[in-house]
Amino acid sequence: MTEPLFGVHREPSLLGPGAVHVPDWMSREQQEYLLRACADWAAVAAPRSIVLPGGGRMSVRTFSLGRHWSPYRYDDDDAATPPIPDWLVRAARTALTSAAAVDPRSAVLDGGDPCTPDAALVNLYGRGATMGLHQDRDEASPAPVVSFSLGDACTFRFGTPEHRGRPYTDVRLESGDLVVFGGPSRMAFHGVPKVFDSTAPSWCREVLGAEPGRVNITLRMTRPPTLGG
Ligand SMILES: O=C(O)CCC(=O)C(=O)O
Repeated sequence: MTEPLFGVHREPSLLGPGAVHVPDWMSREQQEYLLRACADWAAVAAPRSIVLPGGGRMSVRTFSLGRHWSPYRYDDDDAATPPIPDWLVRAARTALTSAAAVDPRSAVLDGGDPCTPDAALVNLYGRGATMGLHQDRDEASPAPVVSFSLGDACTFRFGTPEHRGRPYTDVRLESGDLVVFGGPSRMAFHGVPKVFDSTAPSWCREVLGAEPGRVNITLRMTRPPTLGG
């Protein structure tokens, strides 16, 4: 965790039952490491704006790790999808422990399986990019989603599992923040209605260039829980 010298101390908060926001979860060194990894992965995984079956094109550019996602399924057919490194799986497990300390419902895993994400989506938000409210429903496992934010700040909107409308909670996510949603909030609608351009910490530019934008990484377990596991 980073301690801002003169900044505002932000406390962990609940976005819903089993949905946790932990500000400043990553140190600057951890963020730099993750950003450099994202830049390396992007060089081979060719991020792209996904066209949804309804014809709309997402403004975010996305690539996958582990298993390849395309609307609305995961597959193992894309040779350009980099594997998920062990250190990132370990980071997801540590993140779940942090989230469980705030709300144990966030980290409930089916069948007691230790969290082993087999897919990650890396979203690159350039100027003006947003993500509409949606549910993460293409995973066959009820395991929580672990989300890391890097670069520019954004408004993250978190609703309920029932529908896209209100009530929802808006929270500002900064570089280094963690969000975990599981248990009763695993299927909650969520999205990113706004990214605050040029709010990334200045050192992000050393890794990502003049306009780093926002980078989000979500780790997911996509396969069904193993029987008796
Ligand atoms: O960018 C974010 O914080 C959210 C990403 C997201 O909702 C998703 O990948 O499904």
